[in-house]
Amino acid sequence: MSKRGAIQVFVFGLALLIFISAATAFAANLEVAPSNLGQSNHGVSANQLKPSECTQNLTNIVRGAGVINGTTANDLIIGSSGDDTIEGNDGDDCILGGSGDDSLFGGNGADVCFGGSGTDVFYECETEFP
Ligand SMILES: [Ca+2]
Ligand SMILES: [Ca+2]
Repeated sequence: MSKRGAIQVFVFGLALLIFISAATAFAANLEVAPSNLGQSNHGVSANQLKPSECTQNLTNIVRGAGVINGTTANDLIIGSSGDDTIEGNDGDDCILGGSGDDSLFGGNGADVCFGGSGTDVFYECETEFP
């Protein structure tokens, strides 16, 4: 191989290496940052969550632990696993005490109360599920 041919091979090889490294760097830049594209959030209404025994139209969800107060609306009230005191207040409420020793106060309206496990006390609940 002539000196000129060797130089041509060297230059071609060098150009090829530059091209490959540039292409690799370009490909590395094409990586897309993680996104939440595959995730979606769906709201759940009180009527979708309520037990079938609660036939009233519920418009509000209240949850908590300890002393829990419903609103004047028709509430789905969800107690905790501990001992809760739940007051439905006005409206036709669906009250779930959950486990624990709960005191369930339906208040005004046609209220459905579920005691759950534990020793539960019911006041002003038109329908009771101990
Ligand atoms: Ca209420
Ligand atoms: Ca409870």
